[in-house]
Amino acid sequence: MKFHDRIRRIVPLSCILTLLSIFSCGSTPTTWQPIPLSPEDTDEQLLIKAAHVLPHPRQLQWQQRELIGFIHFTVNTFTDKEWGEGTESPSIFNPAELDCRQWVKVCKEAGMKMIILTAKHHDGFCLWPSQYTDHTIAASPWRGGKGDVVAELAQACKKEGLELGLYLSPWDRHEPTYGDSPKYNQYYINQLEELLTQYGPVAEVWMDGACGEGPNGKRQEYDWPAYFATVRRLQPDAVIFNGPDVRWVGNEAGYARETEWSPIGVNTLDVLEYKINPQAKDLGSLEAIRKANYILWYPAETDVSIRPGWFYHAAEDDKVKTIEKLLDIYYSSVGRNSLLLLNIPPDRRGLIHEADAQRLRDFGKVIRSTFAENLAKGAKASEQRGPPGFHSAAKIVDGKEDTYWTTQEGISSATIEFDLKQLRTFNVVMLQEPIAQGQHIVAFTVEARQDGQWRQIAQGTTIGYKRLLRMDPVTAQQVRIRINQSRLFAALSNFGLFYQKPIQEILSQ
Ligand code: FUL
Repeated sequence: MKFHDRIRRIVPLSCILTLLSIFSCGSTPTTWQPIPLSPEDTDEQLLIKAAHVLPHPRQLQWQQRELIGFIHFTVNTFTDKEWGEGTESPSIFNPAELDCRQWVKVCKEAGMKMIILTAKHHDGFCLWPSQYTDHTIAASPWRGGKGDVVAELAQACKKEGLELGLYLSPWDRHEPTYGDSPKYNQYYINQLEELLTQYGPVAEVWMDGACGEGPNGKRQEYDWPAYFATVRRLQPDAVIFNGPDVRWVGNEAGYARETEWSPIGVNTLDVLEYKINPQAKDLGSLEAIRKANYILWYPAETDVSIRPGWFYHAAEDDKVKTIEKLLDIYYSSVGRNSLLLLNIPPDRRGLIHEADAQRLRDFGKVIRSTFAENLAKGAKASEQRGPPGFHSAAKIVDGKEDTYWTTQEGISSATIEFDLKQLRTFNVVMLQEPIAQGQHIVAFTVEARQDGQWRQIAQGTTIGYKRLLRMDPVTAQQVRIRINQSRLFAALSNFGLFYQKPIQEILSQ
């Protein structure tokens, strides 16, 4: 299950060139490409390079989704397993009440922007009628063998304005060609082609890294560069998870790092191989960059299940994560420069169980209530020090996504004070960097003026796309952000102060 279990190999030069060409196919050729680092680079030069790495537009679009849903569904739902053997008979797959509209409704109520479905998990059973294998829903009794879960979900998502993502497990325990590397690679590419041409736009392709074949198991040499090139060719706007666009956050508990950089240092071969250790504590500090050959934009996606397992098990109906836990996960993923991919597994009926549906409804309600009013919006903003020529600090609190404040190059610290015009009570602070310009802030504190004194109420390291910090309620009229350190310059697009009411109060309304 873990990433270090995945197959590793040395990629020949031709593959490196293919992958570099994947990186370079796009509309803004210089800005978002990996930047080479040299052993001669001084620390200052390294940090300037790190400050120049930008997200590709598809990565930017991905990050703005913030919260997305994951649907694990296959024969495992009927065998009560987490990993199928590949020997399950399609006859067991019969979710008589399956209704993708219900899945979409539940996800939408929770505030999700996309749903990623396990079109094929490790057992090899396909939720669409693939023409390349008999091991599909076409051989199941569901809808008389005429059904297509991918098509039904695609349609339901489209109707409700959600995007679609697809998980296609490289590890396949059923397919006979698995282990016969070129043959299976062609099989996998054929299936990608089906999924990426028959169901409209696909916004994310999930290639998980699991391979549990033991020492006597089959050994498949995955042709990652060819897989990635297929996605780029057929769905150029789709991000590839565990590929060139998005990395695994490194755990399945729902927590991003306190210090979560999107520009990270890599060795080129490591990028091709995905041998970067996604579980490493530090991927983006100066120390990590010093050891790297390249720096590139490689943000973290945080995947976690609402239940202990990824698939539905009736025995876990009373183990659906509490609202408090889900909120903690949200603040520790979306609120730490990551994206939250929350799994909600449908049951044997083909429906999201009432317990999960209710929890997600409540979760959505709390998030909406908390972030409904930004108490800092329209505050009087002023910079306390720094040379003239700054863009106006008012842009941080103008409520617009695409305006931002920045210091001049070379100015890496600043203080911005906000007068809220009246006493306000808040317990959540939000900071956002305009990441289309890169990620720069290394350390910050937030202070409130109470009884004539400035008191620290929050502090952190990286901000990135979004940083959320919770605290006991603070009542103040003046609040300030101190940016203590940043790479090359500092920039902020948004500052927010919010008040989360007691959960029971929100839910009873
Ligand atoms: C892992 C898989 O082995 C699990 O079954 C699950 O799909 C998880 C999201 O990814 O690699």
